[in-house]
Amino acid sequence: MKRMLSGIKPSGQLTLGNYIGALRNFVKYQDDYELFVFVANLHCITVPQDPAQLKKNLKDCIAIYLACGLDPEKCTLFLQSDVLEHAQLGWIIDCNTYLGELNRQTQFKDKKAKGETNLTAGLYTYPCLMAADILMYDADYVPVGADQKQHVELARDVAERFNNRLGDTFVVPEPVVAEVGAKIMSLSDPTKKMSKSENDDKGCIILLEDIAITRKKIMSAVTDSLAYVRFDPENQPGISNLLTIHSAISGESIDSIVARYEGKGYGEFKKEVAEVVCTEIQKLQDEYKRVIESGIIEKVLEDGANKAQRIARKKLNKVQRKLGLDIFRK
Ligand code: ATP
Ligand code: LTN
Repeated sequence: MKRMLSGIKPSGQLTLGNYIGALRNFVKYQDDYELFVFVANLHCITVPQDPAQLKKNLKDCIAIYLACGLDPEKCTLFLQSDVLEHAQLGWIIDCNTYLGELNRQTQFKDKKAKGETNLTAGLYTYPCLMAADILMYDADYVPVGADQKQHVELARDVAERFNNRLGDTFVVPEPVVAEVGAKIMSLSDPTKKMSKSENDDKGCIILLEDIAITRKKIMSAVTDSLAYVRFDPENQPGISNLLTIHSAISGESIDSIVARYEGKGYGEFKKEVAEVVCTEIQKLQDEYKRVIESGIIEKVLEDGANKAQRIARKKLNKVQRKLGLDIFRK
C-alpha cells in the first residue's frame, strides 16, 4: 500500500477552506493508502500564539479530524511535537537547503511583501520542517491545498539532492492537489484565500461557529453586478467561489448547478449554497460534540505518537548514519 501523509497547522480555528481543501479528502484516502495525519503544532508557533488559545485549537483540531471520519484504526493520527525526531530531522534539512530555495517560497515572500514586521527565523525555514515531516515517513503522496504545493516541491528537491549525495535515503514525495476546492476564497474578498489567520471574520467560515452565522456570511458574500450565475473566476470570482464550494460539498458538477440557475437571481443561489454548507457543517458539529464527550482524544494521540515514533526513530538513525553523525551505531 502506498503511503500518504499530511498535516494541518491549527494556527486558528479550522475553516471551510481546510475542510474542503484538506480534511474531507483525508477521510477518503484512509481506505486506499497507509495514511498519516498530524497536527502541525510546531509550525503554528512560527507566528506568536496565545498559549491557552493554541491548546484549545490543537484539541479542537484533533476532535474535528475524528468528527470528519478519520478512523484511528485505519490511519495514524498524532501531534507533531510528540515525535521529537521531527525537530531534529528539520535541523538536518535546514542544513541541506539553500537560501535561494527558501527565498523563492511564496508564503514567506508574501508575508514580507505585506510589510509584516517581526517575522521569525522559524517562519523562514518553515518549509524545511515541513520537508522533514514528509520525508521522515517515506510518504509517496502528500495531499495539500494549492498554496502548499510549492513546499512539497521543496521536499522533493531536498530528497533528491540528499539521495544523490549520500545514497538512497528518502522517498521522493508527490503533492496531490484536489481538482475542485483546492483554493476556497474569502467570502468578503474572493480574490484572497479563505484563511483563518487573516482576521477576516466575514469572509471566513469557521467550522465550529454558530450555523446561523455561517448562513449569514454566505448570504452576504461579496459577488458582482453581472447578475448571472456562471463559473468565471476572473470576472466573477465571488460567484465562482460559491459554485466551487457548492460543488465540492454536494458532489454536483459546476456545469449542472450553473444550468439549474439560468435566468435566476443571486439570492436564490446563495440560499441553496447556504443550505448545502450548513447541513454539512451541522453534521460535523454534532459529531464533534460526540467526540469531545467520549474523551478518546488522549488515547488516540498516545497510540498515534507511539506508532509514528517507531518509524521516525528508524529514519532518523539512518539519516544520522549517512551523515556520519553517530559514533557507535552501525
Ligand atoms: P492560514 O489560513 O493560517 O494561512 P492554512 O489554513 O493555509 O493557514 P493549514 O491549516 O495548515 O494552513 O492548512 C491545512 C490544509 O488546508 C492545507 O493543505 C491547506 O492548503 C488547506 N487549505 C487551507 N485553506 C484553504 C482554502 N482556503 N482552500 C483550500 N484549501 C485550504
Ligand atoms: N504547512 C502546512 C502544514 C504542514 C504539512 C506538513 C502539510 C506541516 N507539515 C507536511 C503536509 C505535509 C500548512 O500550512 N498547511
